[in-house]
Amino acid sequence: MRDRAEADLLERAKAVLASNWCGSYTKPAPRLYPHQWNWDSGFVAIGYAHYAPEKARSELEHLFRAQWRNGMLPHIQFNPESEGYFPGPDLWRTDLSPDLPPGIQTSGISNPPVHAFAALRVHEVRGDEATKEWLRALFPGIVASHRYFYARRDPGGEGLAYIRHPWEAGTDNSPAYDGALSRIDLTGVTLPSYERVDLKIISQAQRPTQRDYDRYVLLIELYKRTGYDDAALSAECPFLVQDVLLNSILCRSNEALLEIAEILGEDSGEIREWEAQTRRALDAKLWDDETGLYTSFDLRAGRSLPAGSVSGFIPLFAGVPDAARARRVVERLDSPGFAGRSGETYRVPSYDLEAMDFDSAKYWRGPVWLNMDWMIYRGLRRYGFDEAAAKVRSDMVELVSRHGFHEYFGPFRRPERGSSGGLGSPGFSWTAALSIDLLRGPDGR
Ligand code: 9WN
Repeated sequence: MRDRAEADLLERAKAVLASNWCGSYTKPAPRLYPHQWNWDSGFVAIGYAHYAPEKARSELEHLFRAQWRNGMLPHIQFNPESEGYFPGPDLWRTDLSPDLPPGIQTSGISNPPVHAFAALRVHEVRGDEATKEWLRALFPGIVASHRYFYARRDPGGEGLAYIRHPWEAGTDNSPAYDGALSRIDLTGVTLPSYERVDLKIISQAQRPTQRDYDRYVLLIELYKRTGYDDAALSAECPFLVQDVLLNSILCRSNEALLEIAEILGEDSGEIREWEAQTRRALDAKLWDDETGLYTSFDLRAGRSLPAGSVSGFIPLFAGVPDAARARRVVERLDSPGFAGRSGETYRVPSYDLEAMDFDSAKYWRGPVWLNMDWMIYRGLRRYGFDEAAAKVRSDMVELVSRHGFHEYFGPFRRPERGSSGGLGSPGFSWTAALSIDLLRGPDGR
């Protein structure tokens, strides 16, 4: 902790988590997201590790109750007592799947598998017997969730899992997906009528468009028709993307699982194979040499998606690039597209500022998200880019000190250039939790 101001910030971050705590898990935001989200809970557990280990443990225990029989960890576990989110269980109808666990309502897609590195971080911070026993109990579920990606989402056996919905990567309306989504033809399609509850809470300027939502809903209709059958969806789903963010996180979590297996004295043969294969495939297939950034691959079109998303920096967090390639990635981070021409932006905008489809207010099309910053910070430290890491850290601290723990932030320091300040929901859990980790350290990889 550096000074008094940071100590105050820490207390304010804890207050955000306290008010979003739901008894066994933490909702991501007070009104906008009233259920439990998968990758949010991983990040949140990291924050609690520093001062409320029983909450850190409960967060992931509660999440894994919703794990499907095929190993998939759904992206939302619905709280039957909470209303006011679309799409809810009535649209998802995951009871049509034979894999849904009894008595639980969930969505029918997954999320980036952050849980192994999150659980390892909790163990690193605590280092006690209770945390080790908790790790032991979680281990089989986490392994099964990785196995699901390899068994059901990698039909070519490449070591790269595909997403079948933009919500699975969590970077929902990133311009990177526009081309792939535009192939979902809406003409003549009758969708169930629905109401965008999000727009009652947050301005349309900061949320995905109606057309985006129509496509999101159409994909769910397709899943229901197949009874959530992954083999059928591999053949039929118009949106199949080997996502660079999800696979980088899978890769970092494989690495963490190897460490966990070692701590627990568990067998790690299968994990070792996943780890090596995904690391190699990411570096070979998802590297874009022209732009010096990693990017996702559109399996339906058989080509790479445009490389301009913040997700392209996350391979650093997983230690994927060699030193020379890592230097190129950091050059890109310092380029006008991500750093601005005269330092007018906060690190790191979610999309290239100089791209036509950049939008400084609209969700994943430009604003800064702190979970991305946290992973990039740790990635830079891992490679010894300490100065670049320090810049990311000080921008994170400045953003939350000035504007509070928002869901995302306008990337500009001053409003003349575009959006500036806190955006989306205030009181956002992962922004608070990862700020706690950043402020409390100790820094690790
Ligand atoms: C859809 C909960 C989630 C995050 C995602 C973020 C947003 C949901 C939405 O909120 O997505 O899953 O309704 O917009 O994009 O990353 O996990 O915080």
